[in-house]
Amino acid sequence: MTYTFGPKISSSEITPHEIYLSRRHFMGSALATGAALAASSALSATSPVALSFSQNAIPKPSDTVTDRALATTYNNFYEFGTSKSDPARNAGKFTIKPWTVEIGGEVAKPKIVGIEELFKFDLEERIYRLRCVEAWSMVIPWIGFPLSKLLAQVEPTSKARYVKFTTASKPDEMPGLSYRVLDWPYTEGLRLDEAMHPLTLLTLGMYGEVLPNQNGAPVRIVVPWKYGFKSAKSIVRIDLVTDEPKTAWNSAAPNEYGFNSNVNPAVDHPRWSQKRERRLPGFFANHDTELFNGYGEQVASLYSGIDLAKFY
Ligand SMILES: Nc1nc2c(c(=O)[nH]1)N[C@H]1C(S)=C(S)[C@@H](COP(=O)(O)O)O[C@H]1N2
Ligand SMILES: [Mo]
Repeated sequence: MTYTFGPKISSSEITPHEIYLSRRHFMGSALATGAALAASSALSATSPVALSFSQNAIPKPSDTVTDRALATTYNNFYEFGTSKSDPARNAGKFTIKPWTVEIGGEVAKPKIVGIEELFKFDLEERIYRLRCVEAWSMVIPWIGFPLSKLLAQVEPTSKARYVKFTTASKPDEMPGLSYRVLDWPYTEGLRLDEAMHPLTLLTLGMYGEVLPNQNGAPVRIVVPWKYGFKSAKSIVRIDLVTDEPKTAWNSAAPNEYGFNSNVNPAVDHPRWSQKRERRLPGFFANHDTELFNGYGEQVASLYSGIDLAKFY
């Protein structure tokens, strides 16, 4: 599979020391996991395609970046099965070309965007923690651009208060769809101000390459201060809406998965504590969970005056 990319000029002539170090780290882990990489690309119809991207000023966690081999084999993508190893095993035949994302609802200029058009935006690398609601976490170098840049193009009307994401549903290629564990297609949503926040990343790649199918190819969202399930994979529709949209996990178990789902060590899941987390590849809880996953300085103001224990 090939995408065509326009020429890109790296915005970072000066590479800060920490970025340099983390780049060294990738190079090291890429070498160490070369065998696993070859194995996973043999499994996948998508061969790794390198992306051009720039660095940016978004703060990075100081934590070590998770090995690519782990981040691409320990996944949640229920359309391909409910066990963590199912997506890598079953997503190889998922066809992602052609691919379009339809943007509509409360917008002045609805449009259907071809995936190639998304790859023409200025791509940036963002190293974010991904904190799953099941209390494990990883640190992943994503590549994408702020969702706000795409939403600005369609001109949300004054009635637009939420953004709803609808993801792919291809029964012939997604064995998990035959099990009614969730209401398919998988949907997610954000308030408009959350969707417009500069940390919210429309994501096309990771570890310097296009997304592997199991991580949500060809386009997913990543919302780093919220539990992982808010980061919908393989998006086909984006609707600007007036009322809070129904979302897959919130519909399945509203008392367990709130619409907001901000990472919060003080609000336990009804069946387990959220105080600590298991940074993979560890087996036991080895990190304290941070409010807003450590991004409080950037996002806390979005929730001033809101009781986060009630609106979890
Ligand atoms: N379409 C879709 N998107 C999804 C999911 C899913 O089952 N289907 N799982 C979510 C959950 S629960 C998590 S934790 C993250 C996992 O992303 P990763 O596998 O890239 O780490 O994807 C989220 N996006
Ligand atoms: Mo998750």
